[in-house]
Amino acid sequence: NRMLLWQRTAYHFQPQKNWMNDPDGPLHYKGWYHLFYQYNPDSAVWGNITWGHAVSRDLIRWEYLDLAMVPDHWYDINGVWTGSATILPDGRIIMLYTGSTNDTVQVQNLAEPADPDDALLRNWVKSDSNPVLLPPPGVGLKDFRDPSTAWFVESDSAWRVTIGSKNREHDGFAMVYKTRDFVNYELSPRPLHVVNRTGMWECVDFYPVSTGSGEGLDTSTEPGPGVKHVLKASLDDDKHDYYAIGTYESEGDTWTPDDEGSDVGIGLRYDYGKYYASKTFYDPVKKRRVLWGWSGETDSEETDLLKGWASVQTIPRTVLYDAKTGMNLLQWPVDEVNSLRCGSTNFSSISISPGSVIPLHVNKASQLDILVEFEIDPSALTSTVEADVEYNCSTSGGAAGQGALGPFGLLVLADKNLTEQTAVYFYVARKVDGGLRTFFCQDELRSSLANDIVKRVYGSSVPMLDGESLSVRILVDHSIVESFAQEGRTCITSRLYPTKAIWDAAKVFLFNNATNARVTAKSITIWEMNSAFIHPYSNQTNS
Ligand code: DQQ
Repeated sequence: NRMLLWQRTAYHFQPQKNWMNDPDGPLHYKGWYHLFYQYNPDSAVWGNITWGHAVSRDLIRWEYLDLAMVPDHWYDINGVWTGSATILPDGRIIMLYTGSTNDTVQVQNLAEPADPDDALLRNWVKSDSNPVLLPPPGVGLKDFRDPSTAWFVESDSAWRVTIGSKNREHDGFAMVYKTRDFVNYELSPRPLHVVNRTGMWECVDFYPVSTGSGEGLDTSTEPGPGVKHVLKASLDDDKHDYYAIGTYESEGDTWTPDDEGSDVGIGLRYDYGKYYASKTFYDPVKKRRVLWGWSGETDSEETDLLKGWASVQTIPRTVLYDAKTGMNLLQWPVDEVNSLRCGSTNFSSISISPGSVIPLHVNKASQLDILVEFEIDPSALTSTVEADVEYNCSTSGGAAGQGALGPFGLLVLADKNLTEQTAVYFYVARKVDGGLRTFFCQDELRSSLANDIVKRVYGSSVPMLDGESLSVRILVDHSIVESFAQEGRTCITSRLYPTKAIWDAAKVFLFNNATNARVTAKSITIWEMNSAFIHPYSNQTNS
């Protein structure tokens, strides 16, 4: 089937077949990046969870290896669930993961490479001490999972690991354990952080960011001047990844958000689209923090079984503190993805009048990297228009709605008649006080004529500084579109299943659906993207 075949991605990581979910234990070791992932070897739906494994020299061109871990002990017989890696100063790798036991109790287990000299880390040994952690008193037997990467605190020479949970009041929280040997642990009397009514916190991630340097920080970088800490939780209730920036006190192991009004689970998301169970790791080679995130399918299980696969990983993103706004992170596809760029097409100063749609000619529009800078006609910005009632991407009419200063942007994976189209757009809203607020949205409502697909308008506001123009980067790779506004202040990922806008029929357009404002696309660069040719590991090509 031509249509289902088209949906497989060309440069996003996905297994050869069957089901994948969370990224696990990402790390760099002896020249290789390693990605482990939740994997069902038997089917395209969740179940029988093992750890799939792949390696890459550049985070883009992956080679599949055999399964790293499978359920084979009473303490993980119902699944080798999510976990994280810690690399100790002597190079030893500690892998902590959740096991679902023979009684489906969630416990934490320890595994280590069988042969530290094997750069491919093909074999793993589970500790004789497993399980190393059982749910503590007061915590549900099924509310105790996804241990984080450990960080070290000098003052008491102990490592810390955080694990997500929820309490009886349905408050989400992250608990902290201290350990020196990763076998014996001591629970901190206070949680790292709690947020009322946010439900179960999955895949908690906790790491430092530099407020000045533009470089990533090792997970054990201690709090101090120029360092803030990010806490992220994946909310089981609404399946989104929320983060907040704040201050970590290593004495007592607590963390406080800079802005309580935008705490974990009620404030910022890494991504406003289909994106979940993410985790970061520190890449010592390029001195950067890299974020992985899982993007599941939004078609039906039935179709996934027909396709024989489900889920992709998003392109790894570097994560930095946004020193300009001081409020958010910046996420940007790792530089290595640029090595897939083939020929580029450039356009400049295209004026898009209200109500118009303008085709941009590119040959193969299923694999693209698009960069656009827009400017709204300054006279439209200053003219007195009525205030918009609180705009909200998800409840707005999407790209079909009309306001004075938006929506405008791009249509990707669109067929020539626009019967199918995915809009990536800005919407500038006039606030009651006369000021402006910019929104960045992605509208899936007309993305496919198929009838088994969940379609939404995703998005949020994007912080803007005086004098900045609007910019967007869009990675298109068959059934996934990842979009980044203002250098990665606001990000949106969609899964898309067009029936017509596929292969040579996929096209790209500019559009402006504002009632008043002329918009100029000041510069447009569109690269066609090569495939990453992800394949099984073969010694030949790598010795
Ligand atoms: N997926 C894993 C759990 C985790 C969840 C099981 C998040 O460990 O909480 O496959 O997607």
